[in-house]
Amino acid sequence: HRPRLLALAALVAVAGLFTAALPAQAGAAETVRPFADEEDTGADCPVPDPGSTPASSLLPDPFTRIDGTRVSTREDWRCRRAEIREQAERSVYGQKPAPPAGVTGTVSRTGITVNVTDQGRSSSFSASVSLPSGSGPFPAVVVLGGMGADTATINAAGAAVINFDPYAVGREGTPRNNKSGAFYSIYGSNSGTGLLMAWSWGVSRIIDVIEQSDGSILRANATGVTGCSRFGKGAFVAGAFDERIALTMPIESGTAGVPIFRGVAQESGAQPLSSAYSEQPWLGDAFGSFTGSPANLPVDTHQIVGMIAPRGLFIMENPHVDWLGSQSGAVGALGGAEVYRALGAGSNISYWSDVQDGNHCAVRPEWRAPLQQSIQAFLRGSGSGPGVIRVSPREPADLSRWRNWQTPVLTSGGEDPGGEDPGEPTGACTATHRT
Ligand code: MCU
Repeated sequence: HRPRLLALAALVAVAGLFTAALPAQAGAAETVRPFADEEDTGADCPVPDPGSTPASSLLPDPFTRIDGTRVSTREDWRCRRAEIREQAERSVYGQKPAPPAGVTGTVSRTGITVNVTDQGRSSSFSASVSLPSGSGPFPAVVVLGGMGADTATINAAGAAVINFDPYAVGREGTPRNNKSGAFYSIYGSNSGTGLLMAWSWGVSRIIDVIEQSDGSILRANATGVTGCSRFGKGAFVAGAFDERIALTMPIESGTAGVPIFRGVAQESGAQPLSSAYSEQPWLGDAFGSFTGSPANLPVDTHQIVGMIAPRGLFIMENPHVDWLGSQSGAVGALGGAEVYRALGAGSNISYWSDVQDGNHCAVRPEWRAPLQQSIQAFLRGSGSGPGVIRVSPREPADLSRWRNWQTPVLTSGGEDPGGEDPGEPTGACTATHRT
C-alpha cells in the first residue's frame, strides 16, 4: 500500500499548496478555502451562551471553544469562528443583521446602486466605480472613504476601484441613541450596532448587488476591501464579517482597528479605548463597559484577524505616529497569524509597518509591490500572496508576552495536513520575512 499512500500524500500536499495560492475554488478535497460563497458560512453553527468569561490580561486562546474544548481539525475552525463572531458582536462591534430580505441594484461601468429592504423598511445608497484598462470583467476593491488607499496601484494591478462613502450608511457626529444613515434607517437610530459594523454591512450589500449582476463588468467572488485610519478600522471589520471578501487590506487603523485592545490600553501614546469609544460611535454601544477593563473582553483583535483566515489579508501600519498603536497592531497581526498557520495558510497573511514616511495615510512606495502581489494572488488567481511579516524596528512586537497558549497542529479530513508546517512560533520579531 505504501506507494499508493505516498501518492495520496503527495496529492494532498499539492492540493494544499494550490489552496494556499489560488483564490478560485479548487478541487473537492480542499479544506482551506480562500473565500466563500456565503457572507457567513457558520450561520448554522451552535453557539453556546458564553456566560461571563474569566478576566485575562493576556490574549484569549483563539483555539479554545466556549465549552472549554480545543479545536483539533481545520474543519473545526468554521464553527469556532462562529463563536468568536458572536462574542465580537456582543461585546465589541454590535450585531450585524442576517442577510436582508431583499437587495436590488445595478452595476454600471461608472457606479453601483444598492436598495435594501428588511424588517419592512427600505433604504438606498450608491458608490462610484473606476475601472482599470482592458475589457473585463474585473475583480474589484471596495475603497472606504477614499483617503490613503493607493487607487492608482489597485487599477494598475487590474482591479476596479469601488469608491464607497461609509457615511452614506453610518454617519459620524451623531449621539449613540440617534445614529443615522442607510443602515440605521432600517435597523433603528437607537441600534447598539456601531458605525464600523454598519459600514461593513454596506460593503456586504454592495457585494450582494455585484453577485446579482450579469458579471460582465465586475466579477463576483473577487472582491477586496481597503481603507485608511477610521476607514482602516472599517475595512478590517468588513473583511472579518463577510467571508465572500477574498482580500482585506486595513491601513493604519489604530485603536478599534487591528491593534489589540489589551495592548493599546498600555501602549504609550496610543489612542485610549475610552477615547476611541467616545470620539465617534465606531464601536458598538456594548463596548462601553470594557473601555476601562479590556481584560474582561471575551475576545481581542487577533481573533478578528483569525475570522479573516484563511482569506487574503494585508495589514499596513505606520510606526511613526504613536496614536496609531502600531506595536499593538503588530501583536494583533502576529496573534492572528497563528490561526492562519494552524489552517495551513500562513502565507495568506502579511503585515508591514517598516515604512519611511511618517505622514498618516500617505501613499507609500514600500506597499506598492505587496499590494499588487496581493491583488494578483487573491483577486486574480495568479501566484501567491506576499506572505511577509515585516515589523518596523521602531516598534518591535513580542507575541510571547501576550499569550499563554500554543498553536495546535490541526489535522484535515483525517489526512496529514496538506498545507505548510506550522513551524516555530513567531515571537520577538523585527523585519522577519516569511514565505
Ligand atoms: C486612526 O484613526 C482615527 C483615530 O482613531 C482618531 O482618533 C483620529 O481623530 O482620526 C483617525 C483618522 O481617521 O484619521 C483620518
